[in-house]
Amino acid sequence: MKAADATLKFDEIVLVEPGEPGSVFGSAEFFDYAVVEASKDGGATWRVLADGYDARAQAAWLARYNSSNDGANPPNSTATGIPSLYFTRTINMLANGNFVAGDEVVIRFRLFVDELVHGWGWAIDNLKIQIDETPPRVLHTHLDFLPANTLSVPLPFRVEDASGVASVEVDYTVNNANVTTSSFPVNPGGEYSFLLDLVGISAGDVLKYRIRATDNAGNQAALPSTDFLRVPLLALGSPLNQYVSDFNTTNTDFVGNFFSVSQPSGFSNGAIHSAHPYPVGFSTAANNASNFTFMLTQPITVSAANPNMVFDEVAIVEFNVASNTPKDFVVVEASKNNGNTWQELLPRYAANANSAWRSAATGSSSLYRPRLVNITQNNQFAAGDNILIRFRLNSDNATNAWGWAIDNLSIQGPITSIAEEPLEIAYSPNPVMEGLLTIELPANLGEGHIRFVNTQGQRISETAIQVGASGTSLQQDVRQWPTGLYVMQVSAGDRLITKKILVKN
Ligand SMILES: [Ca+2]
Ligand SMILES: [Ca+2]
Ligand SMILES: [Ca+2]
Ligand SMILES: [Ca+2]
Repeated sequence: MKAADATLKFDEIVLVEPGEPGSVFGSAEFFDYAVVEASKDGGATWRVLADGYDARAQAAWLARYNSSNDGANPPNSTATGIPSLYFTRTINMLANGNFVAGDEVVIRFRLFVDELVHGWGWAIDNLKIQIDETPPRVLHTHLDFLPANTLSVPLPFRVEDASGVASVEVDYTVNNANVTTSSFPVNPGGEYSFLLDLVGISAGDVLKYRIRATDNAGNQAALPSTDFLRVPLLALGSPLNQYVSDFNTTNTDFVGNFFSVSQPSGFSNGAIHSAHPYPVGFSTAANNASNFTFMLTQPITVSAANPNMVFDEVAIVEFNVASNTPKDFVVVEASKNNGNTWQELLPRYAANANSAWRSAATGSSSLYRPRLVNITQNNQFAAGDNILIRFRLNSDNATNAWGWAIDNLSIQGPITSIAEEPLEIAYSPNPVMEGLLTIELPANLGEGHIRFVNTQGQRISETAIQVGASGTSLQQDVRQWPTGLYVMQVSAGDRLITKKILVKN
């Protein structure tokens, strides 16, 4: 038995008398069963490789077993096996502790039949014993861009395979010229580093690379699984006061792998999209979490009067259902040192941030929700700073999801319209031009308050509310407020509902 890939894999049909409901293998009520066993003493004694099972192991087998009988008391099944009932079973032969690596064994399939009730039986096909079918795992913390004056950069990566690695290669090319392949001697420790020479490569050039590995059984892996990682050499543009895009036409203003400006099905026009689904993390960092980022390549000069970002988004990103908190997450970040370090502009979030996202498997236009981000609210950035802005999706080492879409981005741009959200709190008009905002509060909201905050994060007004069984409506006088965007926060009990209100006075 091998230390790694000690697997027994086969396709089977098991039309074998089911035990009593709930009975466990080894008990008298388990009745007939199929089991795979091994012997270290040439067949004198046998031990199971995994617990035995009967027709209950697949709902389709049980339904087929019960579909016809001979009318005896108790009845024997007369249903027969058909090829569509094949299911694959994989047994890790070391998992139950009866055997260890190095044991030399014979293996048998045993069908146990008691004295009452029988069925069609057992079929086994496509048997594979200790065949490695798992490709190597390639771990790498990928790059999304390099400063234009970079002369060389190391690309460290790891290659792991339980049955051993046979070959490791990096393919790379500049500006779609011929692909060069660099082969590495296999390192039993798994660590590699490719030193990328960038002499003669300048701003605007795009380096592309991928890492490939093959294991001793011939299984192949590539990172990324299709195409190449793209690394543009960037000379940052001159700072902008504002940036606005609806992404409905070709847009080359951003850089980042696993993101694109595109229009997948379900969307009525172009937007920023992560890969759908986004990959499971593959970095060399803790938990193999990868950061997929999409960065605006022109810096923004932070405004004193309007340091705000507004965009519509769909974020179907893995969250912890029990605690309703992010697991993978998305966040918007800024950097004032050309991307060396980044600060988060708001708390991290995932699909837990919106009830419609929580239950959705796939994004679509109807799931867009607006988001307002105040660039200065985390106190890391001040008016006059020149900052880079990026969207970051963090993916841990297990379980991915559909991903993130971002549309109608306005960074310090004029606010010309505000997308309507499905209303839990009704309010009108919006924009407010008559001086009075009417807010309808639903029945049984309870005790709480309505707070208005301006885009500098300052509280403009706060009103206590107490809403009983009949609901209520109230009016907010905004005639003295400067024209602009405000955030209305309605909080009651454990509920917090946030709406954007545009006031035009
Ligand atoms: Ca029986
Ligand atoms: Ca393998
Ligand atoms: Ca769009
Ligand atoms: Ca995950």
